[in-house]
Amino acid sequence: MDGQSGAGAAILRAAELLRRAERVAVSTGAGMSAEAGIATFRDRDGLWSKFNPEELATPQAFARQPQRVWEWYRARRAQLATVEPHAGHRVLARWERRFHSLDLITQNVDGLHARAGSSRVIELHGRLDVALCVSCARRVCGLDDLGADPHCECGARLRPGVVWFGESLPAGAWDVAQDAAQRCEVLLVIGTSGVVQPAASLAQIACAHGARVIEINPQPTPISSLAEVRLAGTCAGLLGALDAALGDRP
Ligand code: BV8
Ligand code: ZN
Repeated sequence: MDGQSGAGAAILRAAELLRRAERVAVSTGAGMSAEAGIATFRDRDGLWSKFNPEELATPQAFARQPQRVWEWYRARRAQLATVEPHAGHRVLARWERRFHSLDLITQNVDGLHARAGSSRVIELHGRLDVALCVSCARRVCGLDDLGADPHCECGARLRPGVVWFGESLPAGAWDVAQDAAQRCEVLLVIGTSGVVQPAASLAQIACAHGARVIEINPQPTPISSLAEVRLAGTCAGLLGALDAALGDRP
């Protein structure tokens, strides 16, 4: 099979799996936002190629050098004000109405799924547009520039509202995500390198409960071996092609 017909056949097979499914789960990573202009973490030009995650995305790093950590998050928050969800985000938002049940789980902290219209997003790693007080329960939402070392009205320091390495996921989010992976008939995994746990284990959980896995990623990943169908390419176009192949669902 040449590349084109191979890709076309894979899209038709993926569409067939989705067409037969009542319960669909989708799990997205940084690759979902790459075509919106947000750098991934582990690609060649990714965020981690310029910064060491241990230096910036851990509670210890924040305790040691809060201004340095805020400098990195301020830049990422500022970028969010300049990007838009892409067509692939909008396909997933539309699919909430196409499938009997669609659970959208994301590792991304950019809020683009919500901005594209997805009404129920399970955000495993928090949100860049939220800051939390390290002492009281105050949450500061929005993308305003909070300054180099923002503090809460109570006087304590504010921290980025994301989950750092070594921190547990938001209470409930992981339980809801696990439950979605256990109940789904098809899990569509988009744009994740399958490195960060526990998010990367959703594919194993889904497989162990009999779900079929479809992966969208230009590169193979540790999840590829679990995928019944691998769509090797970028997600904005492939989600559009999948949506077209699904046609107008009866
Ligand atoms: C936890 C928020 C329990 C912050 C992030 C040893 C010691 C301590 C912990 C661990 C350990 N070993 C393992 C762990 C657990 C650790 C972990 O997994 N470490 C890894 C590095 C081995 N996990 C944790 O600590 C988690 N918590 O386990 O709690 C616990 C409690 C206490 C102590 C221990 C355990 C918390 C993890 C959350 C970390 N926070 N982000 C921030 O954003 O600044 S992780 C960060 O990576 C992002 O959230 C990101 O989403 C996530 C995963 O990366 P990906 O999304 O996969 O992105 P990546 O760049 O890697 O890949 C992009 C992919 O897209 C590529 O495959 C590429 O080919 C593809 N792509 C590119 N373009 C496109 C595309 N695909 C489609 N279309 C395109 N156009
Ligand atoms: Zn406070």
